[in-house]
Amino acid sequence: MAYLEQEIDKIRTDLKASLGMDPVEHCLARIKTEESMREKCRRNNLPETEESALGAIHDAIGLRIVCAFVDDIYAIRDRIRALPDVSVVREKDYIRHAKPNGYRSYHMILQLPDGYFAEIQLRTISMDTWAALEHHLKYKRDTGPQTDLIIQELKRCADELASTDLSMQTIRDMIQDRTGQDAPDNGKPPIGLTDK
Ligand code: 0O2
Repeated sequence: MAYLEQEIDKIRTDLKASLGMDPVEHCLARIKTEESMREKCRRNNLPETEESALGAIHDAIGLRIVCAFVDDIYAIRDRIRALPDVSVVREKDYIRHAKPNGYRSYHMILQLPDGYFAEIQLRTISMDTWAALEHHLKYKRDTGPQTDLIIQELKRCADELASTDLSMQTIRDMIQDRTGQDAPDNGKPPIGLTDK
């Protein structure tokens, strides 16, 4: 896990230098608890053994990378794919192909140089907030007669957040294009520095 965190730090530093801003809002690493591993083995009809836990279940080690902008997710994904000592076992693009409930995230299962598997989840801040709220729903067994409404509202919010993420990305692109265009002193101030 330390190895993976170091590699992500290096990617983050490189991209920060080329983008002019940190692509990562925050990064969270976790090792699945024993109880959580057992529960996942049971859910997948696997024996509750060390072999299942480390061989068949691929997210004992998890890293969640939260970005402000969607394009940064794909930039980090490309850099992870290019890591020489890591093989990408599986990828799921729930951003381009959202789950029916509205869940969005980019998932990668990696095999690390020591042979262990790790799951990386890449998301925007809004996808992360949404997933945390929706996760509560799964563990709150009884939401009573409101359940359908909650599911429906969560889906509506997920779609609105995705649309806002796209708009934010577009605004950033416009600012960066304009800033790039203005870089060789053409007399125009960059967007954001014009009249108030
Ligand atoms: P936990 O307790 O959060 O870790 P796999 O892991 O590949 O065997 P699966 O379900 O095919 O199983 O993988 P997938 O779809 O890539 O999901 C892996 C993880 O993504 C889940 O881990 C969740 O953390 C998260 N996730 C996937 N779908 C949803 C969703 O609809 N809502 C939310 N909030 N999170 C989701 P776990 O082990 O299921 O759960």
